[in-house]
Amino acid sequence: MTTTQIDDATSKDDGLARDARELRRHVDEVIAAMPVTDMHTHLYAPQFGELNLWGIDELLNYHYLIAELFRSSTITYEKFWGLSKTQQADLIWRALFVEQTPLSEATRGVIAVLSTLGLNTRATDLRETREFFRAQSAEDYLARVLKLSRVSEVVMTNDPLDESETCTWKSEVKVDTRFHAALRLDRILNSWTDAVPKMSAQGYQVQSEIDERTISETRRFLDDWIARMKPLYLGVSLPDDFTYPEDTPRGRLLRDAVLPVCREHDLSLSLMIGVRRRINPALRMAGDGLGRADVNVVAHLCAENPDARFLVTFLSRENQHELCVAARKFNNLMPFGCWWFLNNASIISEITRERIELLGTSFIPQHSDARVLDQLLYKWTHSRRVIADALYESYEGLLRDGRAVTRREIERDATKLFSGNFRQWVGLGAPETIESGTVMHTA
Ligand code: FIX
Ligand code: ZN
Repeated sequence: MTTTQIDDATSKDDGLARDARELRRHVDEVIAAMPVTDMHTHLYAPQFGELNLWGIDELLNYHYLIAELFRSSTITYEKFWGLSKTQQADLIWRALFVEQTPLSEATRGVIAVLSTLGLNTRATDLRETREFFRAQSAEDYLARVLKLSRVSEVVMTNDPLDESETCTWKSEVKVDTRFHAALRLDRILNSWTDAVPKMSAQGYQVQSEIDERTISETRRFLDDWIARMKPLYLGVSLPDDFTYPEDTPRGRLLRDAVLPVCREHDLSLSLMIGVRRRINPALRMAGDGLGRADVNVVAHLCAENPDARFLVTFLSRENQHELCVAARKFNNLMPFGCWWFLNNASIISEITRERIELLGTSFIPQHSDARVLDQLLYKWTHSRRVIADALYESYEGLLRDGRAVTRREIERDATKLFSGNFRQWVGLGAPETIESGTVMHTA
């Protein structure tokens, strides 16, 4: 059926987007206004004090930009790490924004933030930009960024073995309700020998060799931290050679402590797979790389644990298609995000189209992974654009196949993608209705 035939077959006031132009307008308007639940970030609520990062010096010291600096500057690693944060930011601004055109995703991001805030994107130094940020109050600036980025809820990454945040959790302070916790298991699952003394210091009877008491104490540790943080899920990043089952501390702890705890508390486990940590240690946090992983491992976990739920993302582009196929087989698997090195327009576009073709709307297209509050301003703007293009093309294909969609249907689909699928998966309740671009959440 052609577009003209659909025109003839439907009345004018049925709310259908009958032609490509009308469809494009509806998709763009709906996606631009859609509130987001950002299901994986490294942001912190204001109650976490200095962990709550914002402003130009933090933005420029993002590890993505530090890696790019060393492609353009001759400064040595030692000298760079010896500079103050302000000096590092000055150097990055000069090398990546003044002496060259900021074309990479991470540099364009800083430009988009400055532009959104009405600041000079061609400044030759940071004096005025710093003055602007100095004049902001943290509270008002947070409200402004959340409003401008249309992010209504943020999920943090919370390490129960990191003293810089455990003191806040142990205090009676009320954490801003726009921020949710996610309990991170990296130390426990990936560096057990580091975790042991830290857990012992918190009063748990664990030891390097995994015995029954260590398992039951790890479960007690997780139970206590779940009670304290009330996380939406438990999460871990894993290397590309991750396998399961395996006779290692990670394999044993995963099988005998983490998965039973997830079941008992009805919590999902988030697996972020494919990172090769510190392939260039001199770059510190900017020195991580990636490798192709084995998606069959996840399929196996899903098959063996039908009563557990997994949120899964892979870092390698080569794993994306296999992840979609695994998700078609296991409805306890929810693919999410275009993680880190995949968070670029060309790759988000490819992955999102592939996911729509194989999974319809039953996936979570993106998370920001923001580390600095202001990054919400560009990461979501960039992602919204690409996701809108992918959705528009799908609806346009559907129109050519003979079915027009209504604006309500576009809103229903976008709500699932930007918040609903995640909220439902973690038991936050489905977004209820959309009234003039506002999604009302049930408690
Ligand atoms: O493990 C993670 O959660 C990663 O996202 C980070 O470790 C990484 O440094 C990052 O910021 C990626 O965007
Ligand atoms: Zn992350």
